[in-house]
Amino acid sequence: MPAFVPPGVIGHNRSLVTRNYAVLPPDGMFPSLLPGLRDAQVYYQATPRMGARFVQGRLEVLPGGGTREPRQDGLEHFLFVLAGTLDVAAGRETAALAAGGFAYVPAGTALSFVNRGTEAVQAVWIKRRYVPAPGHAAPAPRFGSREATPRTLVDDSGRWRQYLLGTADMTMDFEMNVMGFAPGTHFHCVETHIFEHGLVMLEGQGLQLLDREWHELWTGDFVWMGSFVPQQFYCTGWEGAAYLLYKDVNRDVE
Ligand code: UGY
Ligand code: MN
Repeated sequence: MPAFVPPGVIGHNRSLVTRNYAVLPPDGMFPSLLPGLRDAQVYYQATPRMGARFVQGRLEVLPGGGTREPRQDGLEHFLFVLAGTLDVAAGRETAALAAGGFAYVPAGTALSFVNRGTEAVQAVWIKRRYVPAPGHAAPAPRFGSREATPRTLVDDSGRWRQYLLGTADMTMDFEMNVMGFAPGTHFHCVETHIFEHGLVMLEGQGLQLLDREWHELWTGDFVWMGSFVPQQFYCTGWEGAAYLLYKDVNRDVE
């Protein structure tokens, strides 16, 4: 008799890391414990170690856990709550963020968070070095929610967008957008652009083109797309799909 091999251990791995893109389903990810956090851990998904120019991870905060001290690392931060409720402070401003709630904390503003609830918090955590724009003031802290952000329909394509931090705002050096798809819909072209992406599947499923290959994506999956990776998304399944997308924008290159 051959030895029993549980499904998914050998031969069913969907994780893939290449020079300029990665597909990282949640299974198989390992958490990092950090000195600045108590009862919390981060599953890093995009970092400069793989070639990304930003850092993105899934933050897990147990009840009572959070930052040990207000964090002053000189970076700008974005938090988006996936489950549970997280109390976030950006300097003197605070908000209790339920699922779909988000916070933008500018560089130079102290960030702290704590889980005062009874269930574990899951959140998207992005951080990066802010690139100032000459002639533009630095952005202020922002809190909001997906629920309160209007949906912009893309013509009659069956697709829609939510610009969580606005769009074409030159004070900002990145956007966070929710891209939504009715079943069977897709972008009008294969995109190839300078912008980098961190993608988290929030709902549904689809097929993601990366360079020359299609990858099936399910809720909870993460994708890193470096600059100029040919990309397209095709919504499969019956329910429609949506993902949260980091996009670095509004800055020139040397
Ligand atoms: O705005 C974008 O770059 C977006 N359409 N890209 C993507 O969803 N992969
Ligand atoms: Mn794109």
